[in-house]
Amino acid sequence: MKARVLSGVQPSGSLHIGNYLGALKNWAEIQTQYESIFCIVDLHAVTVYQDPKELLGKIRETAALFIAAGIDPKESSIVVQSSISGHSELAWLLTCVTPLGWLQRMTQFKAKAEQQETVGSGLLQYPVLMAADILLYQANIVPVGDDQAQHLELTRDIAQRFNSLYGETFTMPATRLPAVGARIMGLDDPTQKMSKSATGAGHAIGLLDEPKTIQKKIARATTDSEPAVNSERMGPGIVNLFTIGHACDASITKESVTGMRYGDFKKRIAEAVIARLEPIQKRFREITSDAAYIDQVLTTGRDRVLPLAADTVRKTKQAMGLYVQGIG
Ligand code: AQP
Repeated sequence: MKARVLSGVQPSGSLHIGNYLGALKNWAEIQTQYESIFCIVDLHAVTVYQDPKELLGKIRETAALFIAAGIDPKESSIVVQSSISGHSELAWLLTCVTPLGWLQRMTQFKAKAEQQETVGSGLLQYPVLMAADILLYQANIVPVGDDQAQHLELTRDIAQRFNSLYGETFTMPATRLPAVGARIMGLDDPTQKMSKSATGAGHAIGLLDEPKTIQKKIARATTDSEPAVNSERMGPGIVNLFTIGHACDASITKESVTGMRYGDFKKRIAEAVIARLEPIQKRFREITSDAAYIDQVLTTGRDRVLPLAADTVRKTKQAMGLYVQGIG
């Protein structure tokens, strides 16, 4: 039997090159080796306010980008989190075994809470819902970017605590980070992770950005006061551009860029990004020209994984001594 892989993306904005290099590219590469489930985690997205007029469009766009980036719906189940009630149900059951202190020390919670005027309790519960996503499918491997590593550790802590309180119920998941691109930084500030929810126009390279926009964003990316690339002493802005370029085109190596003036270096990186995104954008346009296709994919994905989700919820309730219909 193949090991099972689970991962997800929030439909909380436009997907960027960090989501691609940290997650989607890796998923597409490994999907055939595993039984793969990839989620559009809309319940996570609403831990901060989402415009209801736009959210559904973002969910469909995210699903189309999964496929355009190489996730094959015949190989992998593409699923909308809120279409399977087991995610929320298991999240509650796991909330009951999760100490408050574990959640309060999550760095993502602390960072996001600082940006909000009022902090919703959903934001604090975010990692428990993520643990539920993973444990619901008894996933063995979770391929994510580096920003999610702490949440994965917490998932294992929650699973362990549940298993020791109520008996072996959950598979222990392993984190899998990509070799290159595990943490892509913002172009405008290479000390901050590139993120969908950041608002600056020059912050992220969108997967659907036009070539001209990509050129412009990279040309304006923050670097340092050196004139040319010195591979022995790269500042954080240059390291970030190099990482993006190398992950898009392996022929971009430290040797090949050493001594390049920053203007030429940026042009070379932009070329590599544009070439990498061009087929993804073409495929995205094809997919979205058929209005019914995405909904079919999402229905098939849901139907495929629903029995597994229901089975885990039943087992969990039984382990806790809750009422399960048909079992005395
Ligand atoms: N900058 C990144 N570099 C590498 N991987 C990244 N991921 C996200 N950002 C980077 C990985 O992409 C997957 C989906 O994550 P997400 O939906 O939480 O993406 P986001 O852009 O971080 O979204 P938000 O809405 O803007 O969230 P915040 O504000 O929390 O950053 C994950 O595998 C993630 O590791």
